[in-house]
Amino acid sequence: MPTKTSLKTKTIIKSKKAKSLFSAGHRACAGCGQAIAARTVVNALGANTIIANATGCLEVTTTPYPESAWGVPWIHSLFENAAAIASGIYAGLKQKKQDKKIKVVAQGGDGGTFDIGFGLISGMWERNENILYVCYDNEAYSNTGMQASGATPWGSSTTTTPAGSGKTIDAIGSHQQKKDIIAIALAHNLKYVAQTTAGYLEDIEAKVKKAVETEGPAYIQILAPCVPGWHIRSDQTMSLGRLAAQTGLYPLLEYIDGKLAKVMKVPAKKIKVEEYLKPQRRFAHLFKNERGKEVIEYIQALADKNIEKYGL
Ligand SMILES: Cc1ncc(C[n+]2csc(CCOP(=O)(O)OP(=O)(O)O)c2C)c(N)n1
Ligand SMILES: [Mg+2]
Repeated sequence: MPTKTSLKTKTIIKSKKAKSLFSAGHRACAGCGQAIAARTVVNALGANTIIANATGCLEVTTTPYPESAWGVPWIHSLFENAAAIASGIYAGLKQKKQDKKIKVVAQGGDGGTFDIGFGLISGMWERNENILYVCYDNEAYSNTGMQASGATPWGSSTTTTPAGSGKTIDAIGSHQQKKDIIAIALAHNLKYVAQTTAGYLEDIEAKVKKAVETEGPAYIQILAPCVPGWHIRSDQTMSLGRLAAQTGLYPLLEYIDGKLAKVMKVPAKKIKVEEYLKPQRRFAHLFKNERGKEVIEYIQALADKNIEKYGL
């Protein structure tokens, strides 16, 4: 006999399912930052959308054959060519004079965006096509077992950069920084470039709507906390998404026509990066010795630099 609470929960899920273009029942981890962000993105886009999705956790968890969580036409590309597929869809819609009615979106993880698919994304941007690209940045190749990507931040332990190795504890200040794809997108003269996190769903929604209104290529990068990759609990993804922005490490930014148009200010009472790093086991080794302390100071300096650079 179900309790009163479970009946109520069932009703809520049913009514949400009716409205959402990203249905419940997908295979993502409970609390997955990427799934929460993707649901917000597609619901902000609306039904007149076609999505090309790179290989990665989002694709694997939402489309186990023969099921799909997507309420819009959705195509799985290869790992590297979501942008080229989106370009093809856009060309077809243009030919049919449907390109003003239907929004084309390409999306992928940080590996598919920062590293493997970047050449094709750059080509799509060069062609100045009216396509939105969304990157869900969980800061590793999560789907294949948390290998480091070009988006992995300083000090993070991954399966290819385990604690104590090059990208983590011994190499502060060397060449292995997180790539600044926002700067690279701006260098392509995109009409709209924004950064946000899965801790701010209203911000994701507003940015997607703004990107869709913009005629021309747009890029949105969303920090998506990953439960197994960051070694966190399911109920920590939202709060860590917020702390990433509030510490200045992953600021909320919006550029229109190459100009910084909007930022979210950090709280007047400074939140130290330790507050963000400590709950994540991928950074646990930094809290164990003097060398780790130095790395934390270095990460704090990166956050401080952002606060100054963007006037947060
Ligand atoms: C050309 C190519 N290289 C590697 C793979 C294996 N592969 C599939 S998904 C994936 C990781 C995806 O990482 P990311 O893009 O960051 O997405 P996430 O799973 O983290 O959401 C890898 C390495 C592949 N499918 N194709
Ligand atoms: Mg990833």
